[in-house]
Parts: sequence; structure tokens; C-alpha cells
Amino acid sequence: MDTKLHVGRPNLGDRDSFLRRVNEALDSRWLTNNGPFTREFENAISDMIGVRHVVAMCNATVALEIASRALGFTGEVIVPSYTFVATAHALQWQGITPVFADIDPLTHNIDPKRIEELITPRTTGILGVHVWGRPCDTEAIESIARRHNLPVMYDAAHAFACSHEGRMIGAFGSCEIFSFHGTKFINSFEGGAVTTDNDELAEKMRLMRNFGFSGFDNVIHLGVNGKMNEICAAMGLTNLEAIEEIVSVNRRNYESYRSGLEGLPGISLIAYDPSQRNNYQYVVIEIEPDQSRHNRDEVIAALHEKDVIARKYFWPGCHRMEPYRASQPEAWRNLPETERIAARLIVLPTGQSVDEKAIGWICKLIADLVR
Ligand code: T4K
Repeated sequence: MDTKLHVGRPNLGDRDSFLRRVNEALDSRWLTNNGPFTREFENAISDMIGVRHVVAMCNATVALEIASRALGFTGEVIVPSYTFVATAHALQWQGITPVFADIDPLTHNIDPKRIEELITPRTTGILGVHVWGRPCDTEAIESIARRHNLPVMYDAAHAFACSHEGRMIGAFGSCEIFSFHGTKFINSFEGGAVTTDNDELAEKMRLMRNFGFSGFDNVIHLGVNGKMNEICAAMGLTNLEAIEEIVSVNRRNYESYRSGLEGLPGISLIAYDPSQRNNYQYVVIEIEPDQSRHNRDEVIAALHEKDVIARKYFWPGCHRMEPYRASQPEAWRNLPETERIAARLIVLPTGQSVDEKAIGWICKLIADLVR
């Protein structure tokens, strides 16, 4: 058994409830293709977010690809480089060029002020990412989009059960995409979903995730296999039932880190807006290189040596990963904040498998490294 303290250790709901559902799926011999657990999962999310349509998918990357196509993205789409590489890959996989915009260093989200200067006649959309579950500046982004008649989509892989201005994430833009990967706040092993209030868009995505089938033998659209299976939906439903418990564990852990790291030279912990709903899925610190005895990479290496598998998300930024590094070798010139943040950031382990004692010990390790 791996006893290391990993970022991304899955949160688990009630095991018996999950196994009961698995047995039910096996007994009913309905394993996939829009089965009853998948529909129940979609309905539960739709009620929670207050959005008309939830289209569950096999993972968020395929959901991003399907949603991009359904929205008619082609040519160029403006996107942050400071994100998990799946956001950019989902575009490039379809021959769409991700045009990387810099981030706001305070929020780590796409900086609306950098969007307009990147719009060209080839631009067909804007793809924002709610990094760490902290919402993008949706008002500014959507007002630019309206001015240029561009659709906006959000990668909300980190932002399940978070809100912005009193409205749940999932209800912004033309559509939003969630991930239910094993490492995410609520997981379905692998899984994703698109949320939208647009009936036509939802219908198109339902066709696209099932080869374009509309009833037996009737293919009316180009499609792929983007379906969620029943075991994944059973896991998603089970974990949804544990949502309050998982938030409260994450919140407790976040507060423990906050008090353990308080006053350490060069260390700042990112904040969440207490007036909004947050999932506290990510505990993220920034290290100010001039103030800390060891730099970020040295701190990470020392933590790994002690079996604390902290991560450098999203270093070095998509623009420094292939194929973008080769196809857009000058992109870094426009991305100073992305480069600066990516070089100073550490994500620390949290979730159900991390307790307050472990956090006290991790904070002590960090204190010894930075002082
Ligand atoms: N957009 C954004 C903004 C995203 O962050 C992601 C995914 C996506 C889109 C795409 O969503 P999906 O298509 O995956 O639904 C991990 C996840 O694989 C990835 O889903 C996630 N973002 C990303 C932030 O983290 P890696 O490359 O760091 O994975 P890996 O294998 O290093 O695992 C992370 C850590 O979690 C390891 O230290 C081990 C631990 N772990 C992982 C799994 C799967 C466990 O302890 N148990 C497990 O079962 O990408």
C-alpha cells in the first residue's frame, strides 16, 4: 500500500452505498449508454447547480472537445496557458489553435485585460478556466465576448460546488465543463459533464457523445463515444452524497494549513472568498524566492524526500509543453505572470486521507526549509 501523502488522493463516499449500486447495475444488466445511474447523476447535478441541462461524459477532456465542437469553435480560441494541459489539448486535438492569454497574478485566472488584444479575425471563442475553483472574472470576460460576438465556455474542472456572486459555477457562459476524475473534489473514477441552459446546445452534445445516434439505426450527426458508464455514475452519485463531509474535511485542512504556515517568511497561502461557496479542494502556496531560504524546487524536492508528494501545478505552463513549445516558440513573451506564478507555486496534499497531525508535520517541514 502506498502510504505517501499525495496531492490528488481520491475522496470516497460510503463504500456500501457504492457497492449496492454496483450490484444493482450488474443485476439489471444495464452497464452504460445513458443508464439510470447516469441520468440520476445528471439530475442531481442539475438540481444542485440550478442549470437546465447536464450532459455526463467519460471525462472532462472529451467533454471539452465535444463542447468546443458543439459551440462551433474553429481557427483560434483564447485560453490561459496556466491550466492543466488538457484544456489546450482539447482544442489542438481538433485543429483549433489555443491562443494563450496571461493571467491575473492575484487570482491565477485569465486576465480579461489581456484577452481583447489577442482577438483576430480567426478567433471563434474564449475558454476561461476557474483555476483552483476560484471563479474567473465572468462579467469582464462576457462583456468582451458580447462586444465581439464570441461564445464563452469555462473549464470548471476545479470548481464543482463553488459559487460566484451567489450563482453556482456551471451556470455561466454558453456552457461549463466539470471533471470527476479520481483526483477531483467529487470523483466518478473518470468522468466529466457539460452544463448549459441552452436546449439546442445540450441536444447537440447528447448526440455527439453517442456517435450521433437519435434512436435505433438513425445517425443524424457526427459523433464520438463520450458516454459515462454506470459504474462511474454509481461512484459519482455515492460521492455526491458525501459532498458536505468532503467540503468540511477540506475546509478543516485548509484552516490547519493556514495556522501552520502563518508568518513563515516568503510563504503565502491562496485565499478563498468566504462569502461564496468553495470546495477547498486545493491548498496552494506561493513562495517568494527572495524571502525564503530555499526556492520552490528545493522545497518540493525536500518534501518528496519525506514522502509528501506536493505538486508544481501547472508548471511550466501549456506554452512550454509540446506541441505548443514548438508551434508557438515566442508565446512566453506575452505570458510574464504565467511564468512567474508557475515558478513559485506548490500544491499541498489535502482531502480525506490527510489529517491535522499530518498537516502540522508538513507545515513544520516547510518552516524548517524556508526559515
Ligand atoms: N481541466 C483542468 C483545469 C484540469 O485540472 C483537468 C484535470 C482537466 C481539464 C481534465 O479532466 P479529466 O479529463 O482528467 O477529467 C491529474 C489528473 O489526472 C487530472 O485529471 C487533473 N486535471 C490534474 C490536475 O491532476 P496528473 O498528471 O497530475 O496525474 P497523476 O497521475 O500524477 O496523479 C496526481 C496525484 O494523485 C498523484 O500524486 C497520485 C494521486 N492519485 C491519483 C489517482 C488517479 C492517487 O493517489 N490515486 C488515484 O487514483 O493529473
